Amino acid sequence: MPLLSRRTAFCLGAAGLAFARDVTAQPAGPFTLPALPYAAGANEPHIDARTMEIHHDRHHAAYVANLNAAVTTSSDLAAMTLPQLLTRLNQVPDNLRTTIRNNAGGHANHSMFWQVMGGKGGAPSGTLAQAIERDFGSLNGLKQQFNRAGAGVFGSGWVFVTVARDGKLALTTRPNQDTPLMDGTMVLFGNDVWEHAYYLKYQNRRPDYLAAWWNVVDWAKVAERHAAAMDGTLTI
Ligand code: MN3
Repeated sequence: MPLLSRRTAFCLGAAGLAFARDVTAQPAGPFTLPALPYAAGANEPHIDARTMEIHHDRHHAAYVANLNAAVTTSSDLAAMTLPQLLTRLNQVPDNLRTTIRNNAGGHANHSMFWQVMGGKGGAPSGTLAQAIERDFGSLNGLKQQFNRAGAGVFGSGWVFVTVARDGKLALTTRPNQDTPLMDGTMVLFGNDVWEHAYYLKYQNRRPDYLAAWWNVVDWAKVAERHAAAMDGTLTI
């Protein structure tokens, strides 16, 4: 037992050192559903608590469960982190590629999505505000372009603001649960325009949902992500 204890301590110590050196270190699967970082009603009245509960507890949970079922079929897949799965889909066996694309994408997209909400809207400040003015003209310019792009997604998908290592921002959309992370591009924030994100409150009025969503954005969190992107530590 003393030997086992020493070896365990060594392993824990080594893992701790590795983590301290590489803040981008990510765990391999099985993946876990992150808890909502606020109460389900925190985004009321713009996003109702019931929608948040169903969205997080059922939809996101299902992406995680389906992803874990797929990656545990192969020791190679089971050893991969979420960013690795997203950027190496071409290495995934044909029979699992679509499942992993949809569910790894869904897990990454929603993990980002919960983070950037729970705020009170308003406006960003500092470096992020400057980047928005530089790349979109103004915050209102960003909102208009973002809402127009989100309204134009046919069927289910996402609208994203991506961020380059130099802090430059760009607008893009993806179908289904695809993410710019699949192309090696970092996501600053994004909005889910699947009907499950808004149908209970807004029914078919996606533009109303897109407009209201800005009231719950946590700009301090988005600013943290912008800084992390420029530090090279933003992963999901
Ligand atoms: Mn969703």
